[in-house]
Amino acid sequence: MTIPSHTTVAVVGGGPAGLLLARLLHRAGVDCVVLESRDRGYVEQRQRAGILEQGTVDALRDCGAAGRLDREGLVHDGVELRWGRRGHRIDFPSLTGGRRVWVYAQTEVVKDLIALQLADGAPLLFEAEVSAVTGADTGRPVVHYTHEGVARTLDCAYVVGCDGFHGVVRKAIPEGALRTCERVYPYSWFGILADAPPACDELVYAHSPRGFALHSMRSPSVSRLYLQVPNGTDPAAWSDERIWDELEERFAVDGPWRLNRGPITQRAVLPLRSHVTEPMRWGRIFLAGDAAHIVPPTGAKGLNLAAADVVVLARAFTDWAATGTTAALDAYSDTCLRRVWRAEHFSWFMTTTMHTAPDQNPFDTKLQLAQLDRIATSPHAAAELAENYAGLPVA
Ligand code: RFL
Ligand code: PHB
Repeated sequence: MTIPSHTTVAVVGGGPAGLLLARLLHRAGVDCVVLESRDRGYVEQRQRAGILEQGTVDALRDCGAAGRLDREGLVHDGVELRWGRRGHRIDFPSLTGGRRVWVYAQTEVVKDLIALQLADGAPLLFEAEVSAVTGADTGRPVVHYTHEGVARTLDCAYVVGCDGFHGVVRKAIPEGALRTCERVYPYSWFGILADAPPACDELVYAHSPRGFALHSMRSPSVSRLYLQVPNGTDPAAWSDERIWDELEERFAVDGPWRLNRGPITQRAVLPLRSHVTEPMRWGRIFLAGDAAHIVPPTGAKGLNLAAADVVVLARAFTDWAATGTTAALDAYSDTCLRRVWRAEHFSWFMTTTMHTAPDQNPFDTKLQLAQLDRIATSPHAAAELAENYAGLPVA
């Protein structure tokens, strides 16, 4: 492949945000180049999100990237909330006017988008690590990167930072130009992948006196499970038996329900954080996905927010390329931030309602249980949860 030295839109990061943006731009005839610091195998195997909202699935379908998702994705019409040894199901279609979610792993979305991009898309360079962006306050920004040991530059009209929470593009913006808001939670998630058939047809979010647990899945034979653990927990310090026993306790109900155990194939601990950078644009730099905002995973919103950002941004670039008008680009940050803050609130609400804080007192617990009871008994409260979980339409 010849390495391009100029393009219209330089996309930094080949995660879901960068890859979907590149696909949408390519379909709209807008030139772009994607620079990804890691190798293809690493990006395709990184275990992360599992739930796609209706709007994300619609976006993937619209750009021809949903063939395998439509064949292999598991459609879910609800989730179970479990507390006090009983379960309560939230039905999405009846509460949201027909919206639903798909269980289809982020790894698979990324594989599908990479395959399309390499087959007929814009240039996508792996092992291309961006070190700096200069000239973003001029008409011609320059992206500086190293590819296979060679220092290179990419001239462009716009740069989009899709380079995740630890990315470099946000750091190219002067500190005084951005505001950040953040909350760090006093607990983490211990996530495992296991060769065991899921013990449920839909996801189970469990509040228990021993802390939160989530039962998710990747396929009819692979389970994905999470346990709330203290920050700083070493995943290697837990035996497989201890993990399964703890999950069993937290999911326990009155009745015959049992978890299916099996070999644990992956394990990791991740801290929970909420973070928003505003505005999501400075000069000729735009931020999208985790580069601009992080949510705790309890609401399954991170990947979906990343997808919604780039749908809005791709439309704005398409408008600008067709007409020369920057109105939609100028509105990008405000348009996205409304949805981002809604998702921040929902993710915080799900997290603080379902987890047990280290300093939690009985009053706090009673408030959580009163809120869960409200969701179980009021269609309005259930609809509020269902609308947020299944996802609001993309602006
Ligand atoms: P990513 O996926 O972090 O991709 C950023 C990419 O940028 C590259 N990069 C660079 N490339 C070039 N030069 C540099 N200097 C670079 N620095 C970084 C990185 O290698 C990487 O490939 O961000 P993106 O695209 O914004 O996507 C965001 C999502 O990955 C994230 O929000 C979700 O995974 C969050 N999340 C979930 N979201 C959901 O919507 N539903 C879920 O069910 C859900 N579950 C989860 C999650 C995240 C988790 N973890 C591990 C954080 C479950 C977990 C366990
Ligand atoms: C997952 O399947 O990895 C998953 C599902 C729902 C969440 C978070 C993660 O809220």
